[in-house]
This record gives sequence, C-alpha cells and structure tokens, in this order.
Amino acid sequence: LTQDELKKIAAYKAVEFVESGMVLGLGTGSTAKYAVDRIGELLRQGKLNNIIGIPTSKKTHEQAVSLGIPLSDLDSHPFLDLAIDGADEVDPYLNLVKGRGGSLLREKMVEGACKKFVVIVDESKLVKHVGASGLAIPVEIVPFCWKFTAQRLQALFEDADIGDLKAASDAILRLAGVVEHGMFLDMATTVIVAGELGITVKNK
Ligand code: DER
Repeated sequence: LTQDELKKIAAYKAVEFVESGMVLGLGTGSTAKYAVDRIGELLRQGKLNNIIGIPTSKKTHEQAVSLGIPLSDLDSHPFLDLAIDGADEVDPYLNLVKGRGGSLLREKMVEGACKKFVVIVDESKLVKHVGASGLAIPVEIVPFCWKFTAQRLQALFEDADIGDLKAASDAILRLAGVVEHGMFLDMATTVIVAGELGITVKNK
C-alpha cells in the first residue's frame, strides 16, 4: 500500500465517527483532504445530513465549498462535536506536531473547540517523542522584526533537546512576537493509524 492509500484508509475510518447533525472541524493537509472528500460524498449520497463544517484553512474552505458542505465559523459555533485532521508527528502520549503544512493557528483554535479531536495518520508519522524526526517544530510569529523573534526562538533551544513539552511550549509562547506553535499537547482524543498491517485506533 502506498503512503497515499494509507492516508485515505485512515481518513475514511475517521469519517465513521461523523453523525448527522454534527458541527465538524475540517482539517488541512493531504490526509485531511480525504476525510473532507468523504464527508462531501456521504452528504451527496444522503447518508449524512445537517452537517456544518468549520474549515481550518482557506484551502479546506475552498475544498468544502466545491463539495457543497455547508460552512460556518467559530464565532457562530464556538462548540464543535468533532474535528478530523492530520499530523506531522504523533508520540506515544498522542501529543502531536502539526503545522508543517502552514495552517497551525486556525487548526489549533478549531481543534481546541471540539469535544472530540480525531487525528488521522499513516504509520510513518509515529515517533518516540516530539521532535524526534529532527524536523523543526513550526512556530507562527508576527512579521514585525521577525528575524529578531527567530533569533530568540533559536536561542531558547540552542542545544536543549525537547524534554518537558509543556515547559517548552510555555517558553515559546512567552516570547512577545510569537503567535502559536505546532505542538498540540493533550489535545487529540483519538489517533487513527493506517499501516501495512492494518488500522490501529489509539484512544487517550
Ligand atoms: O499542517 C498541518 O497541520 C497538517 O495537518 C499536517 O500536520 C499534516 O499534513 P499531511 O496530512 O499532508 O501530512
């Protein structure tokens, strides 16, 4: 099975959690794309109805519009039933790294407003601990003097490998100029992993 086929399998499994009448957070990225497509298909087939989607990016907004999924926003729907989204990394405690696709702020706002947050990944995203992939943790900062802020972020983690994630999160967010970061700690309620040997559903 290709990575793309695994992403689709995980996405379709997650959509089984969707019930008619739900207000849904619609994720962003190549895995979430399959989930949004599937929701649109079930709506078209009449197997789902009365769904309201809250998109996590302009890209997902456009995709949902093209599928005819009714859309709204957090101002009108501050409490969501379920969000489905991908991740860049998942650790054994269901902590996530997200945002390498560039939409972490809206994702964190929407997914933080949901009763259930179902994460969909292919098995390549599983890591022993956050940051293990050696890839950077995305951090969104304001454009004003961004080099200054980038320097201060760099200095925070000069050679410290991230041990206490909460402490690292607090340290990043304390820097004036930082908007949000891509560590989604203690937010996922379920992670669906599609692998060569089948699907694993991990619950918090
Ligand atoms: O940028 C994001 O937050 C995406 O959800 C990312 O974490 C996963 O994208 P992918 O499904 O294309 O790997």
